Amino acid sequence: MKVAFLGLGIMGRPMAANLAKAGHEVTVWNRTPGKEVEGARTAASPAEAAKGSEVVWICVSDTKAVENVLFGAQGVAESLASGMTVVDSSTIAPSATQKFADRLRPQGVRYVDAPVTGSKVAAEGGTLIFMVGGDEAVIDSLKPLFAAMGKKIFRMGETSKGHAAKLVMNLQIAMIYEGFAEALTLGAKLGVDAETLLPLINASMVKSGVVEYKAPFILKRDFTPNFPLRLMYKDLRLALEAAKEMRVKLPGLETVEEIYEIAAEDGQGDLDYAATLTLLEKWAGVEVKGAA
Ligand code: NA7
Repeated sequence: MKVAFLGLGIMGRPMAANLAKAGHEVTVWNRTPGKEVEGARTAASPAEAAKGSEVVWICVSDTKAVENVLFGAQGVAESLASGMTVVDSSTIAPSATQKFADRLRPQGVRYVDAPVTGSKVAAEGGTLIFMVGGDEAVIDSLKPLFAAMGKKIFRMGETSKGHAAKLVMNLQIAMIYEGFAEALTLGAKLGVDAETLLPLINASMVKSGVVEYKAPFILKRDFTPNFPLRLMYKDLRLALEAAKEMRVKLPGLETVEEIYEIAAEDGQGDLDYAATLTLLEKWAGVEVKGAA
């Protein structure tokens, strides 16, 4: 298929590379020039990349960035063609997705929200999990593209429900990780180190994908970003905004979001969100230790 891929960050670049590797005709664009993808053509603007493409796939930071790519100067909107499909793998506000889809619909453009879970490792390995909102037939037509980048698609309902599901997922990831990090911090303070605690966690009902994924990085004190703290912070803010819109009270999330706010102010935004542990350690005057 002819695909324009917009946004070559931690996630977008390997996703675009996997599309090209699978034989699709890919044109890439990134706001800051200089990023390229093997086997893909590079365009100078979103409009240029989108021109003549069947599918425009977006993976940029936040709601504002998606709006910019679609409707800003030299945006996708300048090259729309009836029958084109826009797919957004960024994590943004579900209400904004609805508005963007409504703006494009009169021109015959179909809109699918397809955020992902799996971080950098799964993006590189082509094993992402997509949670998708949109028309069933349109989603079916995108199957070869999903297959090139991921291992599973979960259909969440109409357009914007993928983004709704993503906020609900990241809320849980952040809160499970916070529980793990607080347990390790108190454990360290009480004299039970992380390496001693982990086999117990993994043998019990506390075992979780979040713990399994993050523990090796914590033991190595490796906080290079698989999923940057600033982006998780953004997602927690989005979840709280959505909760407010729906008049839902989420007190645990409010507290966790504050921790991310302080960590971001502390200069940890570009580290992995696992670095929120270091804030707890600082407050406790302790360091979680373990051999690599
Ligand atoms: P990164 O690695 O921070 O990459 C973000 C990308 O978004 C990168 O290509 C940025 O371009 C681009 N970006 C940021 N702001 C804009 C604006 N205003 N206009 C156009 N492009 C922009 O994030 P990830 O790849 O980890 O994650 C991407 C999304 O998936 C995000 O929503 C996550 O929550 C999930 P740059 O190179 O900075 O010029």
